[in-house]
Amino acid sequence: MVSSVAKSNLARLRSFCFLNSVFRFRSLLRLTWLLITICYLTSQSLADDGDFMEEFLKREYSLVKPYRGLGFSSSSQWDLMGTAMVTPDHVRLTPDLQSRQGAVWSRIPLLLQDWELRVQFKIHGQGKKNLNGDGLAIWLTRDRMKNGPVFGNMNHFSGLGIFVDTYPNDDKTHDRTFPYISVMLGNGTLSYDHDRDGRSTELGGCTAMARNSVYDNFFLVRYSKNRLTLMVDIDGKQEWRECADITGVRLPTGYFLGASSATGDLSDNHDIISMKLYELTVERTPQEVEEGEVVAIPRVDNMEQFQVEVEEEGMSGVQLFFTILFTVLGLIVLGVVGLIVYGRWKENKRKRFY
Ligand SMILES: [Ca+2]
Repeated sequence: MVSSVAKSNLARLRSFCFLNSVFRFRSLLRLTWLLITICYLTSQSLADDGDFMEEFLKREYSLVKPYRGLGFSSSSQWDLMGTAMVTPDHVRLTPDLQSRQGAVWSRIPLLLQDWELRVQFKIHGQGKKNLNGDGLAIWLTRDRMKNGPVFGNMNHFSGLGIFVDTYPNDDKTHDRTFPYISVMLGNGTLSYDHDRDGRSTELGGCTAMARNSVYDNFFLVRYSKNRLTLMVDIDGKQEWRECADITGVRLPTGYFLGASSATGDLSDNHDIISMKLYELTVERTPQEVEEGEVVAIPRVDNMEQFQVEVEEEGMSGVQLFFTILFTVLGLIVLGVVGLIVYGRWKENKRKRFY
């Protein structure tokens, strides 16, 4: 009797131990799974951070106070043009006066593959909202020191343009609030449509209330591994807000940095306080190094995703007209020949019948 009670207790104890060990095993599994997840996430975030190991300010590509020699010394790395002038606090591209154009251009082609440009600027004037214009642009382009209709620079440019557009020319479209900051990649044939505020060629952008602001205004352009990121810091929070993020951007090296501005009937002071260029030290896998091709003309992979109108070397209007004409004529000839053949076949059939 005693021994059977002891046996049943022993069995209970065994089953308890078994359940306990199963429970522990499950807990252990859960813990292991949790640890693996944490390790994975940590390694991912470290890998993300590891993409940008270090950044170095490159003075030869930067425009910083006290703008030594700018505008008069041959040893300066920058040139002024148009109405641009240097003061101790800024480079004023245009004053708050009508029909002015001014620019500042780097003399040294940018040969870095991965870089970050931080721009501090100020746009201010007497005009009330929407009675001011036109804005300013930052450039990284093949050509430099050219006048033109795109914020004081040439149209059909080849390279990158970042526009701080302060005047809504396309006033029918109330889809955005101005000032509006946007990105365009020119391939030498694409045209910036001033009347539409460049909507048809815009790769990305955002509203940036940067005019007559009491805060310091900054934006940042980062280009690394064919990815272009635009961030703004304009509301005094001293933190970057994402404005545009474009992948598959192919930008040649050897282009020139610049800043330009234009006023028309409406005007503003357009000031550049600094343009600081940082070299990014980026790790590349051997495959990425192998894939690193030499880019001749700027382009974006999957252009359709941005609805960019690429002016391809396709058929001209005249070519298209003749193609359609000959196609229609060909079809008529075929139809006539078909009818003749059918008529003869019918006639032969009738002859045989008789
Ligand atoms: Ca505009």
